[in-house]
Amino acid sequence: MPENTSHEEPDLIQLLTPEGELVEHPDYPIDLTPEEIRGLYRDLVLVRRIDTEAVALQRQGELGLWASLLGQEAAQVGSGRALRPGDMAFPSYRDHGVAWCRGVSHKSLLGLYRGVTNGGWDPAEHGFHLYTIVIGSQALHATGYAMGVQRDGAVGEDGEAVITYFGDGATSQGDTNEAFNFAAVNNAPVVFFCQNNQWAISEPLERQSRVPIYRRAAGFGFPGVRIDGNDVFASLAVTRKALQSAREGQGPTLIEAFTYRMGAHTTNDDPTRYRMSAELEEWRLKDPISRLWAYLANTGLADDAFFASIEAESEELAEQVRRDCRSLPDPRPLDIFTHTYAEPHSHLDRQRSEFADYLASFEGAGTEGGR
Ligand SMILES: Cc1ncc(C[n+]2csc(CCOP(=O)(O)OP(=O)(O)O)c2C)c(N)n1
Ligand SMILES: [Mg+2]
Repeated sequence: MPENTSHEEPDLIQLLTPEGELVEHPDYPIDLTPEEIRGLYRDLVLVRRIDTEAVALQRQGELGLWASLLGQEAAQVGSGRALRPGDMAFPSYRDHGVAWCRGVSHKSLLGLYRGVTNGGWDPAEHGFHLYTIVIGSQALHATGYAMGVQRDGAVGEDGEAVITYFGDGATSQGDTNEAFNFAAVNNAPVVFFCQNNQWAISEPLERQSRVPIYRRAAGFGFPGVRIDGNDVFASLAVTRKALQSAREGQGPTLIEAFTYRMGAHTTNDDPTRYRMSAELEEWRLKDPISRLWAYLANTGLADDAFFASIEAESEELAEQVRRDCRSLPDPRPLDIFTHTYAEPHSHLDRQRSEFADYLASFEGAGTEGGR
């Protein structure tokens, strides 16, 4: 094996150890207020709760599928909270923690995975594009969007920045590599945020790259940095800096968040068939929530009453998630035509009317719910 394999001990930026100790880093000072830190804890707990409920709802037949974020909360919440309202994010399909930070309701995510919507939210309203299942393609969408930001002149210290999320597996995809190159040569204001959760369904990391993922950026001519992806402080500080550098015209950065997918790939998958439980145990010790809990408790920045209030809020949210999921309305059959194009289109109008006639041919069906 060459020296620089993906197996080597990761050289990563960590600001909060698994034991909950702060680590000083000259380039990434932690300038967060106690209130902001408690807010991050709340985010982590609540997004995990939404995720846990969604997995259970899928098991009860209420969702067609769910892609769990378990273990990746810190990577998502840290980077999501680094974004400004005017920034734009292009996610993959398990970025529920980023969705939370962008104000996308759990209802919209559940609707998508229940199969009752084809999207579910307005990307412009939230600065959060639709989930993308086609691996890696959102990296190109983000780069194109970032080049648009440049052309609109929306750059500078207070300008807009773009971020895109993808996995370790996506780094083997042509689209991702094309995006890296386009972003580099155009100096596009985009941050590539790779959640290296060690697995692409059943394919382990060593099948994706012979070098640590963050080092790939050097070949394209922009900086790459690896962070402890289970450390919400590192995720926030490093992403904030990368976004700022993008805003100020210094082009893209690749952030590799070194983390672990604690759950199955999706609810359709059974990871016990291809990975060892010892690996899971090892990562359990690096849990993103327990380390922030330890930090808050040990420093006295949060007391029992605070933790109890978050627990109560989490219970309430869980109940709300279950209620909201079960009461999501089924789509009306003709809705499929509504958001296909921004403007009316004669061919689509014809298809719509043919389909309406077809529905009407079933006695009693199609007319009620159909129009
Ligand atoms: C272009 C394309 N090829 C294959 C697939 C099937 N597929 C779905 S998820 C996945 C693995 C992705 O792994 P990774 O990028 O590491 O993301 P993760 O699921 O671990 O978050 C694959 C191959 C797809 N959705 N799109
Ligand atoms: Mg992966």
